[in-house]
Amino acid sequence: MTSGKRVLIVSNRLPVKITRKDGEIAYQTSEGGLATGLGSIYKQGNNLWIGWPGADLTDAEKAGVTQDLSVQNLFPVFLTQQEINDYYEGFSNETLWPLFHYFPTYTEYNPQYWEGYQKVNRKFADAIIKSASKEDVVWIHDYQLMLVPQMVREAIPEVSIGFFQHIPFPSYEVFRLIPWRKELLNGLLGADVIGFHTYDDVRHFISAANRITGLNNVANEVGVDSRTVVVDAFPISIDYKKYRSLAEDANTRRNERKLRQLINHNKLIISIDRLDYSKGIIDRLRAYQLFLENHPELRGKVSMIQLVVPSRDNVPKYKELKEEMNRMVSEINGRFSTLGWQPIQHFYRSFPIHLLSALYKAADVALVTPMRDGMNLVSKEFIASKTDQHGVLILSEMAGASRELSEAIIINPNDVWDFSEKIFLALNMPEDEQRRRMSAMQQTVSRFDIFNWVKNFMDKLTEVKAQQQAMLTRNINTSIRQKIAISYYYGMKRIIFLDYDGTLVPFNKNLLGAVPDEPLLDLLKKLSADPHNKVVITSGRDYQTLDKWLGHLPVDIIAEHGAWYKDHGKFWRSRRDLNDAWKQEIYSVMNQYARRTPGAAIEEKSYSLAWHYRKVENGLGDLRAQELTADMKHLVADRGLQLLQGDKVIEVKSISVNKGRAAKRWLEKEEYDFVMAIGDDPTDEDTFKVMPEGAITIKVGSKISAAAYFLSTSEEVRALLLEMINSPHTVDEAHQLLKEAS
Ligand code: GDG
Repeated sequence: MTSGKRVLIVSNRLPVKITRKDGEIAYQTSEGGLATGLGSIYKQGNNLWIGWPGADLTDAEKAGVTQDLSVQNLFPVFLTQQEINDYYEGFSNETLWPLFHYFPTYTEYNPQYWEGYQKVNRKFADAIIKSASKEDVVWIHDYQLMLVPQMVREAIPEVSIGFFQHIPFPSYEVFRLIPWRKELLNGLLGADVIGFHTYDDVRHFISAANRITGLNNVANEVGVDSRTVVVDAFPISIDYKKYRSLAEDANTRRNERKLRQLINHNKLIISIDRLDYSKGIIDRLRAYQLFLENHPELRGKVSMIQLVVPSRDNVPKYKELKEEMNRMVSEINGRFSTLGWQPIQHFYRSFPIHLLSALYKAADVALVTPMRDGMNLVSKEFIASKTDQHGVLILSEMAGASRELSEAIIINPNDVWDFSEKIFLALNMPEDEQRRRMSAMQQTVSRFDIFNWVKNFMDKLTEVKAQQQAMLTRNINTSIRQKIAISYYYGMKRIIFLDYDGTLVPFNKNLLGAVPDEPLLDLLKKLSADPHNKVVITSGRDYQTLDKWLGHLPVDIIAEHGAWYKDHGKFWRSRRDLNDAWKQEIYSVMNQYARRTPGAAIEEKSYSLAWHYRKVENGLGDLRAQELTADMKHLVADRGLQLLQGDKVIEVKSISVNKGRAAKRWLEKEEYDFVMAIGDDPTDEDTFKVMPEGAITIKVGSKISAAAYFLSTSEEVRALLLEMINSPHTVDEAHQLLKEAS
């Protein structure tokens, strides 16, 4: 363990590539955008980048490499060939990559790959754990390391962890296909901030977390135990200035002239991708072919330069793709070429960056049309390189970049006919329109560049950590528990308001299943047996049920949010000013929804109606509740009623009835020197708000509340009450505890 706050970047690959030249180890630094953006972080002070150096090394070489890399703030995780096969080639590239890009039929579910994935994730986690301390920030990158956040969290619970996924996060319907979906989600949820490129990825992740792990969220915050995990969109970008100055460089300009000569000063269409089925290479060729068929007048006047960077072409799926691509290129060239013209110049290799920049600069039209892509940086590099603002971008709506670059011509890559017509449109776009669109996109890309991306992510991580720490001070820990127990001990006249469902007992899918158990009855008996105590149960339930369950105890009860109440030993009383004439009408609306929503139920109380949907299919219940709310809005407002959203229930009742108003009856009648209120539901907020200064208010579950403190579960509530009852019996003991607590 090292002390002092550091930032640790973690990714599958280090930003250097190890090569061997004449048996000697050589290092080639990555020029990629991510390495540039993160350079401002990992090169500082004691910061570190942890990753695989990308070569199979002997033990003797490993020591030397570790030493060499440490000078550059890099730390290698060495992998064996078997680990690379199972974790990287296998689980990462044959399972996660195809599935997350919506190619479920290409996806392999191989337990051996999964084993390897877990093992290597553990290796990465161990490397982090060895060098990180609890003050540090760990930023983990991409789908190869989805289990690492949780592994690190378990070892160093306080550490700040960010995770960013560079590829899409698929819809729940696709994600659920993986046998190990739950483990993957739990792995990610070890992070404090989980970042994706787009809002769609964010909502897919949250929906998968809701359905698969049963966790709840409020907007983009998911509650995991007592921690809040923020899921957000951070669209990645490029080093805009670098691409701009590259485009103006003399070397680039020379290459640009050569390119123009190569294509006889025709209109130039470019396409640049790695060989991958997600990139839409075949459909793009189809669209170009159709364009040439439908626009014979443009044959001989347009050329396409297609650059495909080699990738995994020994793997069958990629080999097939390459063969199909080659077949189509020859078919198009064979069919349309003339003696002086060839429709496609095809390159299956990598270009040096100056040539790449020249391609961007010279192009009239860029085709960036993947079937699915997390972001796609080629589209942004093309825009940055257009110093004269000439040129048109045709962009697939399936690329994350399409969410930001709305001035591009957006296409669906599967609609080949429309795509081919958009090529024609792009080639004929007036110059002023090209400039207008390009200028708008340049503003976007220059403002939101890679440095801005890094800053946004890091700022969010800092903000979330600070929020968590602020929350922590409101989480009831040992010292707060002791303080409560002591002030309870000193209280001579105490009042304790306790909500029932979700506070004293956990939620039950059956409305009438939440019967109080023996330990609870015993606890309430003890609490109310003390002559200094007044215990008030504050519930939204009907008074008959509460009477049956708790009526025999020496407690006061508020039922139906205050429409009914009962002092211990007296009869139930209801508020005289209430009427129930509205119920029939509201009931019939609720019933229409209950009839078409399996699992929904209406609970009828004297002065309120509740529509319960805890047993309804996840998601459908919320949808129906929203519809029902919208439908009843005007009915409710006209009749002096109020619509309350509780936990999986919506309730309609008189606007003048609420737990706070009911609780006031007790507070106004007598003076108390110890006041406590505990509740879990939005309706308990009314109680918290009327409590006098100095009252101990506690919210159970979610952390958005007017209450002063938080507890997570009803078991914790019971434990706290027990501790109060068993609080010190002598003043000396109390003093001793008070001293310890402060
Ligand atoms: C993942 C996600 C997401 C291409 N050909 C040559 C060359 N390139 C460079 C481009 C660009 C990069 O490769 C490809 O950009 P991607 O956006 O596809 O990035 P990846 O890292 O492959 O993919 C993707 C990205 O992560 C970032 O989060 O956008 O969706 O799949 O920079 O310029 N570079 C050189 N010669 C070439 O021939 N020098």
